[in-house]
Amino acid sequence: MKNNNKIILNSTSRNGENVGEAHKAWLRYPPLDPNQAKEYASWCGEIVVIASEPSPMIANACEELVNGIGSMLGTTPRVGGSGNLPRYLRIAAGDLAELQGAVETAELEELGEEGYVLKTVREPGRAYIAIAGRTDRGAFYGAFHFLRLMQSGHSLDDLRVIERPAAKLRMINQWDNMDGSIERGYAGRSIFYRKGKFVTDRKRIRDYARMMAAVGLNAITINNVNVHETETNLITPELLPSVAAMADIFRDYGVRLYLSVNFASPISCGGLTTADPLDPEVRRFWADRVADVYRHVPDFGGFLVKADSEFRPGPFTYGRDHADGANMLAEALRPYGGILIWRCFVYDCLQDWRDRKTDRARAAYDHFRPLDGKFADNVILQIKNGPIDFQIREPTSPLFGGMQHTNQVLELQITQEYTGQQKHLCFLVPQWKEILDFDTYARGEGSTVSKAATGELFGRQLGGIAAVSNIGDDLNWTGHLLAQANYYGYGRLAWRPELTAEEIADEWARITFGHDPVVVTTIRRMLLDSWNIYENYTSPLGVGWMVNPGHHYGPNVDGYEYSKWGTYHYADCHGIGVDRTVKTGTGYTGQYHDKVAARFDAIESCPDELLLFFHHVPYTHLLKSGKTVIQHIYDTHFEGAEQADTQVDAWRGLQGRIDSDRYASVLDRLQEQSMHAKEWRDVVNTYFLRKSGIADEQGRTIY
Ligand code: GCV
Repeated sequence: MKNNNKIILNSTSRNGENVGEAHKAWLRYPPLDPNQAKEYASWCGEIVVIASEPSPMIANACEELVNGIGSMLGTTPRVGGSGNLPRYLRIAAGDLAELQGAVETAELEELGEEGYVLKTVREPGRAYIAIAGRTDRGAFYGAFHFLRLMQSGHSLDDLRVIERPAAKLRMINQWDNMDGSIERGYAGRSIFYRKGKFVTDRKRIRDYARMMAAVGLNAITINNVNVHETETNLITPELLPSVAAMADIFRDYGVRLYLSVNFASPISCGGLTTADPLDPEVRRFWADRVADVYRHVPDFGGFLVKADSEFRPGPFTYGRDHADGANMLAEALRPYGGILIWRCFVYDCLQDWRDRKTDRARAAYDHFRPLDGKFADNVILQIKNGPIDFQIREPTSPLFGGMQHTNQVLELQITQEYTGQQKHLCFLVPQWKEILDFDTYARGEGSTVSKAATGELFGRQLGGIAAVSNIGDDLNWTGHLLAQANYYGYGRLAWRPELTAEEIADEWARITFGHDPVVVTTIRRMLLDSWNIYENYTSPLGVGWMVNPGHHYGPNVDGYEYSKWGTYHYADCHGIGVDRTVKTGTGYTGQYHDKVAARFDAIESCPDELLLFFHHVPYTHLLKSGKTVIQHIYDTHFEGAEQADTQVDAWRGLQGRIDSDRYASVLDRLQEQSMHAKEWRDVVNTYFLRKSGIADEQGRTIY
């Protein structure tokens, strides 16, 4: 089988530079221990391919197997034999009949379009490992899973793995701009664009597509949801050939391309005077543009839209609602099977801080809940995990469980805008797990966000997860090397939300750094502790913000207190927090189903970690932990800063156990984090000592 798109696994050069181990991310395939390698080698001499028709994904699967096995075992399997060796690998896709030998009919039915079976099959005189899917995509994902098993030291003797993804849409949103910048990007410039144009050297993009495929991601938007002037033209004849070239790259890795579009495109690039969704000329404009897009990209995924949000245009200008706007675009996409993804991040960003009634947390639900059931069936609402904006701690958005008659996807932020900007270590998988496992009680107990987002809870066909990417053109992709674990973990969770944070941390550590138990245990621990550590020295008890305005890095307790953005903590000399209860506050708690609403509404049952999100309390309020709020603030900030130091010490313990480049780059970031954590500690503690006048029980230095 011929594949023209050569994989560049071992070529680590970009523009002549040696891009090093970090660039290979989770596709390093380092040589295995000789005993393990010997056992695996007995299975890996030959790859038999059974596919109804040749496809780039099967070719890529074979190439990945050849390169991965070659790199781990030092011997390269022969592709395309007919199974003459006593043991071999068999990759099979397509026609059901061809899979029957390896897979039972009942198992086949479980696979769906993207699932696969990995199975050790023993027959008289021979044995093989089947990597089989009903589609080439399924077999492709199976190949990556197989390689992952080898990388993790799993026995191949008795495999019986059947997997299919929980979420249909497993999407990445790039916030890349065509000038080469990335909104909230902390890992260099865009890998897609430079100076208003698409890059011409596309090798890096291909590497990226391969990394996405390896963790099962299947969709990407390649431009920022804030669609500026140049990017507005991505749907025009001038730029569509380049968009098509991108789609060609991603297609071979099973990733479907989507674009973020500007709602005002009819005006900006269509010569119209309106973008009113009910205007026939506007509808014609979109129908024409969509037709053109599909001429260039026949399997184009659809559009993602940020409308009436943070000064982006939208239907409100014309007195229309979000259903009018979304449905108009969905109608244009429908003939081609396209999907319209509409973001729910809509709130008043010109709020008066003196106004205690308006609550930004309420906004998304207030706007969208009344429209439930009014969206077309090819519209998906994209809902940020929390009601505010990707803070270190927020409750889960009440729209999950609230929108029962509308397709939805959960939006997460891998890029660490408010969580240390990839200078601080903050492994977000534990946070995402809490979000996915959050019980909305929409259909009684067990109505988790995970089930709402996948569509399972309300019997919807479309659904899934989207996340804002954290990659850029830094050689290690993510700036902080350990931030690769967030991207990896996101992909793994989108595929299998029931994986634990521990499993993901362990798997990533092994795949990235090998099996030295000291290395694995240390990195796993560092990752798993890091969210809590970051929370300890930053904003306390769910109140959020307290960052420098604009760039959002570093402490500034009142940074957003007197601003227009609706993000307040209301600290005075008596207490702190936002009263969002039904009786005395903004009523936000009432947006949840009864059981959840009651838990958050009553101060007695509200979890400590979210107390200040839901309640305004005196500094002397006693937490469930037995501490006062003020003492909790002091203690967590002292503790968090110390913990940041222990992360440095833990990493130092790995010197000599991992290659020096990767060791040094992580050490550098951890040292910056430990210094910066002290700044956070001192700014926050000093602020609250001065506000409250209450001394630290332990008499530590506060300025
Ligand atoms: C893409 C926050 C970020 C913005 C981002 C916005 C969004 O406000 O600070 O940079 O814009 O979220 O998600 O649309």
